[in-house]
Parts: sequence; structure tokens; C-alpha cells
Amino acid sequence: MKSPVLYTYWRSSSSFRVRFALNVKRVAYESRPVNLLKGEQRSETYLATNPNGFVPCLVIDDEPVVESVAIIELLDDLIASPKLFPSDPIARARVRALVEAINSGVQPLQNLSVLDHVSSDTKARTEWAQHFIKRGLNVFESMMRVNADRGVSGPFAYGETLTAADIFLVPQLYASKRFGVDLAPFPRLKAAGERAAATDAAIAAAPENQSDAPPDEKRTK
Ligand SMILES: N[C@@H](CCC(=O)N[C@@H](CS)C(=O)NCC(=O)O)C(=O)O
Repeated sequence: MKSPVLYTYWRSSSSFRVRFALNVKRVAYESRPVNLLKGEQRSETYLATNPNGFVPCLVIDDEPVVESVAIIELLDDLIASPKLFPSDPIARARVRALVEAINSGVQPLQNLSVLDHVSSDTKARTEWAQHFIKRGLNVFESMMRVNADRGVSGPFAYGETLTAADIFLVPQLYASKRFGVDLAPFPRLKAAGERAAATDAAIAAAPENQSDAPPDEKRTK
């Protein structure tokens, strides 16, 4: 496999997922920042690579692949270890359910273009985002509780090892913080998210550690 190219934006939670997965899989990649605030995702050059006009897009062996779930599943198929989706079918379905609670249950509703459509008023945008983030986190927390009742234990979102559920949870917690959502009502996902966020793979993928992050957001050592 040639070194892949990732079209990314530092604060995009969907890009954060793919950066995190690439790091877990120890794949070196080239970052090509797309500035969403400047509308670069709608530029002719970018649309030629990804006609959907969203980040992330991973170009792998000259093939552009879009949608973070599809990209991460592809990485899991191409690079056997560590596995992000368990091979046991039931465990796999449960990890996939946690992934979708965020991927389809929250992120589309806090996306920039949706917020722009909802209102230009910051307070109204924040209230909208907070409502759907809390609803989605509640679903994720309930699923974790039910999984624990079924015997799933460990420090991560699904068991003893990091899975795709953590890859989606960590960026969502970053976005939740940005929108001022209190995580106290969600102790299970908060603990799992903090555990996964402390891994080297997550730290290197974090928004503040990206080359396109504004200087005042960059982590100071
Ligand atoms: N379902 C897509 C979501 C992609 C997405 O919503 N990307 C956002 C950033 S997190 C974006 O590019 N927004 C640009 C816009 O709304 O114009 C995925 O998982 O990759």
C-alpha cells in the first residue's frame, strides 16, 4: 500500500475518527487540510476528488474513499491488527451499533451545514446541537449499560480493547465539550472516552495537534 493521503480539517470530528484509526493501525499518511470555514470543501479542485463536498476523504492506492465508517472498515480489512471491529458477529454488531449511535444519531445534526441551515444565531445553534448531542450520548450510555449487564467488561467503550466504538466516541466527546455539553450524566462513556483519548494514537489525532489548527489552539508542551 502506498502512503495514503487524507483530506482533513483539524476540528472535523469525522476527520478525527480517521486520523485516530490510521494511527491505531500505524499507517503513515499525508495530511491535506481542507479549510471548511473558507468553503474549500466546495472548491472545484476538492469536488473533483470528493464530489460529496465533505471531509474526510482518504486516497488509498489512488482510490478516493469517503464516509468515515467505510474508510475505517476498509482499514480494518486491509490491516489485520489491531482489529477495530470484533470478529464475533454479535460483538461486531454491538460495536457497529455504538458507532452508528454517533455516526448517524449525532454527528449529522451538529454538522456545520446543518447548523448554518438551522440558524445564524449562536445561541439557537448551540441549543440545537446540545439537544441532539445529549440525546445521542444518552443512547450510547444506555447501550454501554446493557452491554455491561450482558457481561461485557473493560475500560473501553466495548470491552477490554480499543474498538471502532472508541474511535467514534473520542471525537464526539471533543465536539460535545465544544458545544458545552456536561458529561456528568454519562459516567460510562465519559470514563471510556477519557481512557481512549489518553492513548498515543488519539493524542496524535487530536484537533489541537494538527498542522492546520490555528496557533492559539495548538497544544503547548
Ligand atoms: N458521514 C460523513 C460525515 C462527513 C461530515 O459531515 N464532514 C463534515 C466535517 S465533520 C464536513 O465536511 N462538513 C462540511 C460542511 O458541512 O460543509 C463521514 O462520516 O465521513
